[in-house]
Amino acid sequence: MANWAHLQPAITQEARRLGFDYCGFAPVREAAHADFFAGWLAAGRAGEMTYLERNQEKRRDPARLAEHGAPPFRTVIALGVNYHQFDLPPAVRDDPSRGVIAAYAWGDDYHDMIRPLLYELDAFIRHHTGRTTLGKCLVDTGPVLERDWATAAGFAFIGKNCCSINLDDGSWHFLATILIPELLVADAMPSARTPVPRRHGTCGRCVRCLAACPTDAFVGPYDLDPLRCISYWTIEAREVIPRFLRPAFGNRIFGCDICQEVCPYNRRLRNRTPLMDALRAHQERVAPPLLQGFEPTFPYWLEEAAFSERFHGSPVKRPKRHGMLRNVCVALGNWAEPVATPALIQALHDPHPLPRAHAAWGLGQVLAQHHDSRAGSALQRALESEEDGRVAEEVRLALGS
Ligand code: B12
Repeated sequence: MANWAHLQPAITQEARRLGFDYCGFAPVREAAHADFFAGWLAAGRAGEMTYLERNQEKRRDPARLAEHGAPPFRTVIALGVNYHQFDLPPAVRDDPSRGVIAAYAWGDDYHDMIRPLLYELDAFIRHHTGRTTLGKCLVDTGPVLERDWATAAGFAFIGKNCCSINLDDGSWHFLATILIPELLVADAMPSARTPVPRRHGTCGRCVRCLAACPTDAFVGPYDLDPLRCISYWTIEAREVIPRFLRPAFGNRIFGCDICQEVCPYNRRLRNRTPLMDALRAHQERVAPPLLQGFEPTFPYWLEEAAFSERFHGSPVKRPKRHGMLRNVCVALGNWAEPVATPALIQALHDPHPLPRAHAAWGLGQVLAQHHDSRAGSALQRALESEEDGRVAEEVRLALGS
């Protein structure tokens, strides 16, 4: 069997030319934390992310991802793209009148940007090896434990916050993988269960991330419970956010970076411009004033067309307009200023029950803290007309009845 290890430098150089910051190689083997993943699933941690329950055996062993009759995969190419640009100034990050969006979503959607580049890199390899079949190009949604392969490939380690951390650039990077049949790594490598630490860091005794998580989502080091995670509820969940968690969401309206913001490996990063233009921040998508999206001139929290225009090509579209309005209502409730009452009343009349339920909660917060009669009477009126049982329950609780 031919060994193509000599191609590693050329592939790494091409990956860099395409815009990848990290590129590493590992033999296809069982993923290091496949057992942990199986236990995590069995514990019901995937919640509404039912796609994680599919293809478990393939996620355990990427070799099973090869098409029937195609040559077996022998090498995982793990890739990373840095997306850090600047740290949010505390005055903005902690401003309750703003809606903070996670840094990975300040630019355009990384899935759409990275996937075509993976195919280009695979084409480059096929050009050199003469292969006729396609490699398996995966970013985020594919059945692989991407962080395990970034570790096995030697450019990152997994921190206690479950993020993949690079020694120089911290954890602000996306991951992707390409599975190919060419053997690019000397076969003598020990199993992936004990990956060879090339440039590995460690968390040591540091637990800043675990302590900083406002919803206590970390059951322990390396063990996140998504059902307590702001990122899960604001991005992936389509359901009503548990009431007891809402106050801890603060002003985070899409994803959450707190466990990364406090990480020492992310502390000494210089401001930089991503290699990929499309990742550059759209200033209006970093921490928009919460009430801005209710303005009649451009009501992007209230109208589908305005929402699509505002977040064109952005990951923020994933929870859809009604999911984002749900998240915004929780942030408005946490701000709990009377100036937010008219916007919450608008959301209380949204065609979709999800934002209505959270708008009722938000009005309840304003009512409780400022005795705002407008909030009280809007809730009273809603109680008479609301047909959705969950929303009506939220209205009753907001009225304190
Ligand atoms: C499902 C998912 C989520 C879920 C669940 C997160 C989670 N930790 O599982 C939710 C929606 C909450 C989420 C949130 C985020 N996500 Co996400 N997510 C994924 C996805 C699709 C699968 C992850 C998975 O398999 N989870 C299963 C469980 C079992 O994993 P785990 O709990 O993290 O445990 C791992 C480790 O802790 C390790 N482990 C277990 N025990 C031990 C013990 C030791 C000693 C060690 C070292 C490791 C270890 O084993 C597990 C597997 O590696 C991956 C893409 C992929 N295909 O891998 C992206 C991915 C992990 N997410 C990503 C990002 C950017 C995020 C957010 C930062 C987005 C945001 N700002 O809101 C947050 C970070 C939350 C966090 N602290 O993890 C990036 C991470 C990049 C990086 N540098 O780490 C990925 C790789 C997507 C990508 N292609 O770039 N995500």
